[in-house]
Amino acid sequence: MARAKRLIRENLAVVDVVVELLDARIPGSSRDPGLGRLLEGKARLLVLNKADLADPGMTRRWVSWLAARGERALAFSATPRASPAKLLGALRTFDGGRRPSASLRVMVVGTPNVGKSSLLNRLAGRASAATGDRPGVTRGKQWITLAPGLELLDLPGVLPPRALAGETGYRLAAAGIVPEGTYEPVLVAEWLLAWLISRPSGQQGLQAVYGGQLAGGTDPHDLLELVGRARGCLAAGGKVDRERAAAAVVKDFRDGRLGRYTLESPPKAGESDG
Ligand SMILES: Nc1nc2c(ncn2[C@@H]2O[C@H](COP(=O)(O)OP(=O)(O)OP(=O)(O)O)[C@@H](O)[C@H]2O)c(=O)[nH]1
Ligand SMILES: [Mg+2]
Repeated sequence: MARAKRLIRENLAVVDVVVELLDARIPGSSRDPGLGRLLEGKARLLVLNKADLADPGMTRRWVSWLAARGERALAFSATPRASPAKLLGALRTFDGGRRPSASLRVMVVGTPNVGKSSLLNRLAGRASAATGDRPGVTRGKQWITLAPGLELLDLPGVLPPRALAGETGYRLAAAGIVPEGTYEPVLVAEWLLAWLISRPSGQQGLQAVYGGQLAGGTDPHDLLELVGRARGCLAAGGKVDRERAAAAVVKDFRDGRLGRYTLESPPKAGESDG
């Protein structure tokens, strides 16, 4: 991770714009204030990626909240069907003031697994960079020429410090940003189930996928049992294998099967947004 920051520092001088990717499901928790300081003074575009998995109303709120703070932000989905036109247009607006013959050079930064390489491939219209559904896929730097006059630099992800602590830790684990083995899947699954069951849309999502009788106050421990039975995650003697059930919930959430959710709201006036 120190290496990823070093690569950013080393290449900052040769790029015109930095695209900072946030996970639209957790725009606050996926943003690294240390990275912000490193990028100070550089033209920057914030992209809330995986918008297809986030609550659309909440994404609009986050984009407005960022805009109100003077930041340029837009929502994006680096999925095969999404059009890159809006993002390309936004990047082209950074063209001003450079030599006409020079390419616009863009650096893509963000946490692991947020979709940096996927975004680059979407913009390029071809699979130029390796992607994968786990953090740590990109290991070195890679320049890709997108179109005449536009070059993008793909880099490894940077994990925010203290990524494992408290609510932020749960959010980052649920979104697949921290590597497996660094968190307890059962705790993350129960945290996620508690979050979902506490709101009507979440209850509906759980009910649609796992069935059973769900009520607002259902204990997350019991919910995980229900998921285990619904998903056939059983150990010897018909007991629920809670580890496998936990992995199933987390995967269903990440794949969007339970619905579109944003796990945190923009800070209200007066709240710390650190
Ligand atoms: N649903 C959805 N999935 C996405 C989106 N962008 C990326 N993904 C998926 O998220 C996973 C991670 O994507 P990558 O592009 O490899 O992420 P990265 O930021 O380059 O990750 P590292 O190289 O590990 O730092 C892959 O399984 C992608 O298919 C998106 O906008 N929506
Ligand atoms: Mg990558």
